[in-house]
Amino acid sequence: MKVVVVGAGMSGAAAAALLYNREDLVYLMDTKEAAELPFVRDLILPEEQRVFGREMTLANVPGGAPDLMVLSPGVPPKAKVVQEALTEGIPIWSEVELALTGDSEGDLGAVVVGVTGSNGKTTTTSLIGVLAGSTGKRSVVAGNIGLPLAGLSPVEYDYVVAELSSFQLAFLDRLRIPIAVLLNVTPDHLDWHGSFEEYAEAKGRIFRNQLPGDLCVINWDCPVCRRLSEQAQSRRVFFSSTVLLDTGWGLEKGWIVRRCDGRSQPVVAVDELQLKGAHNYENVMAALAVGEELRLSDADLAGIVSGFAPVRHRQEVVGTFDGVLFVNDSKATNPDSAIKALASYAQPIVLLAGGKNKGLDMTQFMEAARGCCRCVVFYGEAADELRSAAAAVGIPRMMSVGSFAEAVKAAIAVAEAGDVVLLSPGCTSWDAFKNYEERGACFRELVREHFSG
Ligand code: UMA
Ligand code: ADP
Repeated sequence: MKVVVVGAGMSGAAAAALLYNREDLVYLMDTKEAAELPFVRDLILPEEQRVFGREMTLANVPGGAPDLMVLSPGVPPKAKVVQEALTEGIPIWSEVELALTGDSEGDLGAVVVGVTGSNGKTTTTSLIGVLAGSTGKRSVVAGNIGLPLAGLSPVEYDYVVAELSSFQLAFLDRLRIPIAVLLNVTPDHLDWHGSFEEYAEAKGRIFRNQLPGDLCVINWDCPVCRRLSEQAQSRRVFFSSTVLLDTGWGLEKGWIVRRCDGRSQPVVAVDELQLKGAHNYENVMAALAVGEELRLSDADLAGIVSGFAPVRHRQEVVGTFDGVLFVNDSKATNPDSAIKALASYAQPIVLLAGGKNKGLDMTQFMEAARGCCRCVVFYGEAADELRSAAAAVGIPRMMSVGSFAEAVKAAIAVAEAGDVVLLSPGCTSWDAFKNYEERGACFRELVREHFSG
């Protein structure tokens, strides 16, 4: 087969290597020059099959149209080369589809557990990874979490726990995901998808090829998730942090309970969990539903979820200084995740909000901040937009500063003993940092530096 892999980041490079090793004729393209593409440095691929530093168009592929196009997640459908393939009827697969399709009989060897949602994917995927690992079977965690699925050899595993983004799901075609989790669908990445409907449709593809014996785990409290799950052929298990379902997972008297025909079986007390807040209890319930499917006992489930600490940059406690708790939630890059963080604390909050907006409406975020914040500090590219949204909803105390460092300083100055200083920006970090990890690390350092001096 002649295959064009579009985008030479970590997924594209892994996909090209996989295809090359399968002896397909593969071309890898990227608008960046080779020197700007770290993941192709060690890639075994002949020079003439590397189409770098040029416009991404089929005209730049030697020898005419390919039989298949494999897309990196970062390349949006509106990209010229994708539009060309759609017009010419060339099949397009996401890198995930290529990675998990299996051999010619479609046999993959491993059971895929796919986790998607607008927020909570990494937390839930990581937790399910620990549960899967505890079964004693061979398991791996990969996907959007930072390890391309195309770089794995699935036959070496019993379970592949895959974090799946909407970008990866949008071009899913035949792939079956036997255990699928949909955590929530709230506005995100609308610049890539074009509309909320397209975005939600991509998320729903996780159920697309499920069979009746398969399992899907769905958030009952999210109407979009419920609607999307109607297309699933599989067994549906719901969880809810707001209502007690007749059957499913829920919260009752401070416990996470399994509900079966109206009866509750307590599994773990929320006080035992290190993951805090209703949104995190939802993540835990989703993971428990998968753990039950993997045949883990309730005692094992309770022990593992209690021992699981928040992943870095997700409501990560930096420390308590002068009686003020500092929390790094740099991964809150959309309003809904930040709203959830705001709801997790009983004490007054000094919120750091800002960065680069992905084209999302900030009104609800500011409405949530109004009731629980001592002060909101705006910084970065989105500061003015956030300030207008805050003014419109009547936030009593706020300030705008230019840089991130100034914002941290201002928050420290305004916080009182007993408060939380919360970095939950609701925007990406790309106006001033390489990624959210760098922003979170910077926050941590600035806070520690301030109090060590
Ligand atoms: N490119 C072009 N022209 C374009 C668009 C892109 O040439 O018009 C090129 C870029 O120069 C780049 C490549 O295409 O070299 C695209 O790479 P990529 O953005 O797909 O990045 P990868 O390195 O392959 O990383 C991807 C995911 N990135 C994105 O979805 C943007 C990683 O998720 C993921 O961990 C990795 O695959 C392994 O599966 C990152 C992410 O931000 C962390 N995800 C989003 C999120 O979590 O919100 C969805
Ligand atoms: P993702 O991988 O989907 O971005 P993460 O687990 O990395 O999810 O969490 C991202 C952000 O969303 C963090 O700020 C975290 O506190 C928040 N969050 C985690 N779980 C949920 C959830 N179920 N609903 C809403 N927000 C959540």
